[in-house]
Amino acid sequence: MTTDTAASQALRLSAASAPAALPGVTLPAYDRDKVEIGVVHFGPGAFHRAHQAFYFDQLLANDPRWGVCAVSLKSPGVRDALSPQDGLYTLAQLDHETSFRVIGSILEVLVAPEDPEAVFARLAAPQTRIVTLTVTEKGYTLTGEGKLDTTHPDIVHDLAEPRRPVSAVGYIVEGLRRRFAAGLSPYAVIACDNLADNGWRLKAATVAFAQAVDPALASWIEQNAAFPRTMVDSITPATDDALRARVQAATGLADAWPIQREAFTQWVVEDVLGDGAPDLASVGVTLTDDVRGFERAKLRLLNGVHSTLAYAGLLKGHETVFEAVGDPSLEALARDLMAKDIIPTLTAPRGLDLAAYAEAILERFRNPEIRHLLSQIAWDGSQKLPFRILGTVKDALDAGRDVDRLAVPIAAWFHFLKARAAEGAAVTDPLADRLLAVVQALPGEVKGDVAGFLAVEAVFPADLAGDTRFVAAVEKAYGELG
Ligand code: CS2
Repeated sequence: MTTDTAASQALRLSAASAPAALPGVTLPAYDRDKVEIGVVHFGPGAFHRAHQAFYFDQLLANDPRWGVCAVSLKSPGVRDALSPQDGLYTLAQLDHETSFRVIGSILEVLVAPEDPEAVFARLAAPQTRIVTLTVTEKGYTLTGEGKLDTTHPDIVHDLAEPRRPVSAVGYIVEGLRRRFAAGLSPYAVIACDNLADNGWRLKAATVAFAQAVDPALASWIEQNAAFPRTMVDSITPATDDALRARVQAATGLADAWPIQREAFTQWVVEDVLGDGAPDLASVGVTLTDDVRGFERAKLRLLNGVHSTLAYAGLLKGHETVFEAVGDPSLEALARDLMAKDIIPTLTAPRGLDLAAYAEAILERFRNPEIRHLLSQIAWDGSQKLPFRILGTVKDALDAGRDVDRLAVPIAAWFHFLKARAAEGAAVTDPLADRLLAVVQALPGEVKGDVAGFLAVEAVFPADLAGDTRFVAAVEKAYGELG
């Protein structure tokens, strides 16, 4: 039977059809009709559905208060795929052992621009205690220094019309404003993106926005709302047709948007949620006062090396992380970066052996079941590299160490941008126009080219771009890769 015939014959996943899933598929272990919505999530992309929604799914087995209302800030794609499935979707865990689980924690999907009032109603509902976000680095609308970007078009819009917001920060503030006005307690806001000090940055941006709307609201948020910092981790490649076919074969049901990830998953949350919070520890979340230790280690070792493999791997013609880490010269680069450049900048959180952690990350990259495209990781370099590489560069320079190897991912990114421009291919990056203009104006010799890229101050702060040790290292790497 061809896949097409199988697809046309399979029942679509839904509340009614889920019990007909093939044996071995895990189904929600609770009555979804009894679940209340206690969480509003912004940005229900693959990572949310692989990660936080999975934790809430486990939580619901013991506590029905933590169902999720998922809010897309822009496109209706997730709602259109999940509504006919009653919010259900399949999570495929692809590893040494493979498992398939139908996740039931998403009870409602809203598309904010279509129905902002419905989003505000959820945010202002007394039962809503938690707001989570996966809106990617650029969704935080911060400047290069990490402050609210009041020149960002979405923030300009929202400050002019705070009751009709389009940005994540704008929605968070309008929801809090309504709760403040109604005499309710604020919700806790849990940022789940790969930004250093994510919760703190988001709190500062939220308070700065609220200050412009109503100073009393700003101080109420400042004093009462929890914005824990977090570390999130699980490798989640984008969904493709191969996954849809695999999920259908394994479950017997057609799912328009299943999600795949490795078996490993980790969520570390700063222990500031207080009374009445979900019992996240009961489902494997680490609550700690040392998030920074975990978050730096993960951002610099996993994400830093991911971005390195992405740019350096694409230049060498590789397509996936698995292929790149199987290339001996790239594996050696990854190992040396971890051991000699990154680990010396880290302080291990209690109980974490950094060398073993680094080794475990490389082992995860070698997972043959996961086809993680380097081109996916290469997106949004201007937003990612500051957290993933440049923080390490700064610490190494401050400690008087050379940054020759750390300059390799930076130089590889420059070559990647040049190659994309030469092919006439699009660059997925909020700074794409600026970066492509830089490429067009390159003089074509090492010093001039590097100076052109390093002049993008939203990525390279002036002190770094002016550091002769850094500039020399990038020139060397750029020349060698060229
Ligand atoms: C990756 C991350 O796409 C990327 O930039 O580095 O999504 C990475 O897979 C996750 O952070 C792993 O937790």
